[in-house]
Amino acid sequence: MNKWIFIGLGIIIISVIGILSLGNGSPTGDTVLEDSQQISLSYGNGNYILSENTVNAGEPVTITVDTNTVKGCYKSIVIPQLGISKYVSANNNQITFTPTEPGVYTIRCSMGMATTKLTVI
Ligand SMILES: [Cu+2]
Repeated sequence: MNKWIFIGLGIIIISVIGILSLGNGSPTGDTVLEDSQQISLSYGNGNYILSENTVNAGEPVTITVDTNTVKGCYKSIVIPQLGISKYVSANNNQITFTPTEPGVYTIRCSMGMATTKLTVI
């Protein structure tokens, strides 16, 4: 009798875990990365380099700036269409926003020396 209760409970627990992990769309259950679009911005060959060039509208985007390669005035980062302007430093190197409108957004240094595009779909 007790054996069947344990088996029954086991099936229910496994089912619940299965449904929850399906809902997450993540086999590891790590929801932090699922909820935020994490991309990095570095500098090379005279320009900014984004790790991803396309993000989804309506979902938060976090750009982490690699201050090992992004130096000097390149740390003054502007996204004019979003009204974002930030001077990053080693311990304050993230830019977070939620784009609502699909389109092509320019990311540039405040002087326009380095520039790259982020496409929102
Ligand atoms: Cu510049």
